[in-house]
Amino acid sequence: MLERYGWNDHFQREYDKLDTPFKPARVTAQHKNYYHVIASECELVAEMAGRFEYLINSPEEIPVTGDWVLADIFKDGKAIIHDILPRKNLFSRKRSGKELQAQVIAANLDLIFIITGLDHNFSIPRVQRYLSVVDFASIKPVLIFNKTDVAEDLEQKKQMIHESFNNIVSVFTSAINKEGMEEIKHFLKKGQTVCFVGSSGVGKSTIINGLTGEDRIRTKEVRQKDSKGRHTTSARQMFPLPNGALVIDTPGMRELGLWCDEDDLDHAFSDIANLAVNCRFRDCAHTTEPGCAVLKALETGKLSESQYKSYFKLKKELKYIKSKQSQKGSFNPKLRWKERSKMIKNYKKIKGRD
Ligand SMILES: Nc1nc2c(ncn2[C@@H]2O[C@H](COP(=O)(O)OP(=O)(O)OP(=O)(O)O)[C@@H](O)[C@H]2O)c(=O)[nH]1
Ligand SMILES: [Mg+2]
Ligand SMILES: [Zn+2]
Repeated sequence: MLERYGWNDHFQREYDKLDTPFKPARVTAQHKNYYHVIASECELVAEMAGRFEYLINSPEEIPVTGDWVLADIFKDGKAIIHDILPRKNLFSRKRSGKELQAQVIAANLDLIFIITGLDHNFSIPRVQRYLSVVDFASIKPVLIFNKTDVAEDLEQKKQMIHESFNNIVSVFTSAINKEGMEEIKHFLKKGQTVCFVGSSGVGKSTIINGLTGEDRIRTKEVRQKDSKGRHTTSARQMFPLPNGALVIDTPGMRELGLWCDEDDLDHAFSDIANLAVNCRFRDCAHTTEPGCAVLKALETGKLSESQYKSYFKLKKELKYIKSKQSQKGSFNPKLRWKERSKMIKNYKKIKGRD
């Protein structure tokens, strides 16, 4: 039954390595002070064990939706989480505000759908920001452009999307008219977990409702004037689809804080990266260097001014974040999460003692 929630040989091997008395369970929803987890067939309400919580020293060590955890399961429908099974991957953003900390969004993903509205929400730079962060997490992205039914200048927007993201799959949908839903289903495979991300009000929950075939998730009217949603979804929650895939709905984010490296930006701006291959210097910064192919393309109009600008805007933002990190010294952005199996061993030692 755990297979229904994405359990496979990979996680079985990880589990067998640990030789633990606890049972595997998947986090299907993360609330403020508790979790919902699925352990062979039944859904349970779970909390972290005190000792486990006490030993957590970075946000990446907290269980999130999509995690496989090791739990003590009780007959009354409750469970206690003692550890996290090593993750396949982890999707995080920079926590908003001044603090240099990751905020983990979900774990163990096979695909991320980046949803953008074709209404007032439409923004190419925002998609580039999402792509950079998804690239850092090494998870495959698919771009979903929703609300074709109300899009103005659709052909022009499609052209811009094609030029900016020609190496990434883009799907055009209308959750209201059910347009593009079959195309979306094509990416939802049995046993695979897909996370939906994007600003509030772009239609993440509406699309998921369309896929589950039930109106399980609440959606809300957005203000017509500026397309701003009012944050209808509040928890990160996983839903099994009839075809065996799992989708995670997330609350809309006002801004996705950059949590990535410079390479990830280059991947998100593939047109610039492709041009840069022909720059005279390998470490060309594309600002004043002679023989710069990017500047040449900018001059001839092959590369748009706005594309060039948004690339440098993100670069600058990342440089700033990194400079603050190096001031702090101890902070390592590549440190995603710790190997936790050693904790399990410690736990067993303690258990063995008493
Ligand atoms: N015209 C149109 N409206 C849509 C479409 N998809 C969703 N909507 C509407 O947009 C509003 C917001 O949709 P939600 O699904 O709640 O958006 P969300 O992305 O889940 O928002 P948060 O939960 O706040 O992050 C609702 O009123 C939907 O009916 C679409 O394809 N076309
Ligand atoms: Mg929602
Ligand atoms: Zn250059």
